[in-house]
Amino acid sequence: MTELNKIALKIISNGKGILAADESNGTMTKRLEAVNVNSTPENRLLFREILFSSKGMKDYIGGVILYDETINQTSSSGKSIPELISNSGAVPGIKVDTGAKNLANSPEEKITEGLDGLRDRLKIYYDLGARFTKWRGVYSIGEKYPSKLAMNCNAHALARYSALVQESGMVPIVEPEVLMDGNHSSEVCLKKTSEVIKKCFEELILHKVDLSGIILKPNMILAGNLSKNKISSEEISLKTLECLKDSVPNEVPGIAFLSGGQSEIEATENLNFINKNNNTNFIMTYSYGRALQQSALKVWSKDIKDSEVTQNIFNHRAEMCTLAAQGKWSIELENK
Ligand code: 5MM
Repeated sequence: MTELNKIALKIISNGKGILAADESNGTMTKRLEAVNVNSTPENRLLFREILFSSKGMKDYIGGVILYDETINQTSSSGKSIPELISNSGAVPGIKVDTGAKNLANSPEEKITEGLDGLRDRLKIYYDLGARFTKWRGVYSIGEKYPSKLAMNCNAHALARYSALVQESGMVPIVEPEVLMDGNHSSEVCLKKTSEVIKKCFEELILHKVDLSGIILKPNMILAGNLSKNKISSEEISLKTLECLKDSVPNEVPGIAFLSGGQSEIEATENLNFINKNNNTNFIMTYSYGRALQQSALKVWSKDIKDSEVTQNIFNHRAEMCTLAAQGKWSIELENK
């Protein structure tokens, strides 16, 4: 077992999942302003520190993805944020892409940037305590999309990123997110997501990335958010498993889904069905941002100094997601 494989397994084994707290300042500002909290560095840290010091971290969270601002902040106890996370038993991680920009010659599509100077930035993050990283490619579904161009260049960037990250001793999370925006059917989502993921692995293999030392972070297979033909959790799980079985090489140790705009309960229930029906060797867990934080953020905004209620909500959410990552979740447990 390689060191990278050990790190990957530490993050995702035994029902543990990933807390994606890597919202860039732009996104975090939107989230905070939506609940009438000022988006200052202090408030961003306050909310995140409340989550990172909650009891649920120890039992349910295997890794936390941070944003550059947060990994450089100090907690109220004087510990660095990566130290606070490591002390709970979770692995600190860092988002290293610098965001999705318009793709030249296909401006309705995106290409994720951040490769320039990445090798040097990775050294700094490693010294700060990070042991895994994240890079997100974004793809939309449309009649002509995702185009071959968008699929090729995002896969190329994900592969170059992964090779550099492994060279620096960290585990890359490879996140090709096919957005749920649109009125497409689940069949179309299945077809396009499979193409996107296959292209990613073609490039990862070309770039000699050690597949046993990565974590894949894909979307689930859903009908578009504007589609009238929504499918059940059972069908979502079967289509998602079909897609991954067909497009992910066996060496990959695990898959940690993004929630992508699903509600907290939808993201939990769908993950639960995926695990109940899991006919693959992959560990199937979560790497949720919104589906772990939404309710906690709402409650916190009512009194930002009161950490206890916020932590209770977060602990419950993380516990439910961890049950789902083992196929043991139920609506009764959810409402208990
Ligand atoms: C936490 O949100 C991340 C967004 O970052 P940007 O601010 O750079 O857009 C995002 O990449 C996230 O890690 C994944 O999409 C998973 O989050 P959700 O909310 O989809 O589970």
